[in-house]
Amino acid sequence: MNRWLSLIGALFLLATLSGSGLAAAPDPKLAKELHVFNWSEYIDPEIYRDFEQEFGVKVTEDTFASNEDLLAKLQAGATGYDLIVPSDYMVNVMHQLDLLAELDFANIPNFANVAETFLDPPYDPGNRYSVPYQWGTTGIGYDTNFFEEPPDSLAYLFNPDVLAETAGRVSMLNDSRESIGAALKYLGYSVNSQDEKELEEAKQILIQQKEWVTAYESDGFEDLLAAGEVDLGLGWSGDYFMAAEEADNVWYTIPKEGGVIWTDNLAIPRTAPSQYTAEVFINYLLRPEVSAKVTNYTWYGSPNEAATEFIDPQILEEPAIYPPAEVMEKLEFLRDVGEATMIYDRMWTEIKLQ
Ligand code: N2P
Repeated sequence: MNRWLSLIGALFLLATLSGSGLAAAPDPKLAKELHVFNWSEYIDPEIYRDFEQEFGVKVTEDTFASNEDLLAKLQAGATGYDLIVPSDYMVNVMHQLDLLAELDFANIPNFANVAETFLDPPYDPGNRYSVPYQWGTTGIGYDTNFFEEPPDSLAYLFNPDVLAETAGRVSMLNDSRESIGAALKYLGYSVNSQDEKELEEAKQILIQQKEWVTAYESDGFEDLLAAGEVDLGLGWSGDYFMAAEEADNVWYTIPKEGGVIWTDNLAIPRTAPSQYTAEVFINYLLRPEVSAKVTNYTWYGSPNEAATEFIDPQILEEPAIYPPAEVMEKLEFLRDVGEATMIYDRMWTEIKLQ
């Protein structure tokens, strides 16, 4: 009888343990909550839930629409965020303004998974303040019902003759650096021009373009296209590809003149309530399967080399996501333009107010 009882007891214990997944003891250093400030639709929301399940940390997310927007919020004193996602040049700007915490890589061993090309970037030598998250390009999204051939030149966005001929309705990113950058590129200048004359020319191009622009939009530009409300637009590759999963009229092309390539990064504000928890989350995001899950959702490139084998082959084989070398050569990173930032900001307001 006793033997039966202990057998039943042992079975019961086994069932309880396997039911609980033999969860590791909770890490007492972890905060209960983590506040992420991210671009919209830039992570599979399941990842937040999986992290909460495994680590007992509830993740909440607010979103921003441009680097300038993110910077303005932090400068205005938003102090509740543990993790932010600035692009390359903005890491540099924020570091100079002393807004970023130095990362403790002892808590981020999965940093070893990052591909070499993304290490030690010019905007953050030695990766002291940032970990690459996703990378992509800025180009032209278009309605395949409207264009038989891909509108693969910036002339489709800016040349009044071409615009008059196609009568395309255009959306532009509500983003000073991106939209002014595209106009500069169209004129044959660098997207990082600090030359007042070149910038003034770009401004005139953008003002002239307004006749065809129906929206300055950075969050839902791909939905405008999917809904047939615009015929083409300047936007970020992955957002268009995500929309293309549902809407077969949507596609994306990199203009032949070239365009902007960017790396968005995970960084921790100096004012973060829980730096340690943010680092544990960064480390989690760098697990190969988790990084792949991000890319399989966002359709942006992953800087995580170890993630490659888990990424959908359709994404890896898409030349507008992983462009061939000759296209890569034409792409430019945005850089901190120093004092000229003021000119960009002022011009952007003037263009939109016109
Ligand atoms: C995600 C936007 C991508 C960020 N929706 C562009 N840097």
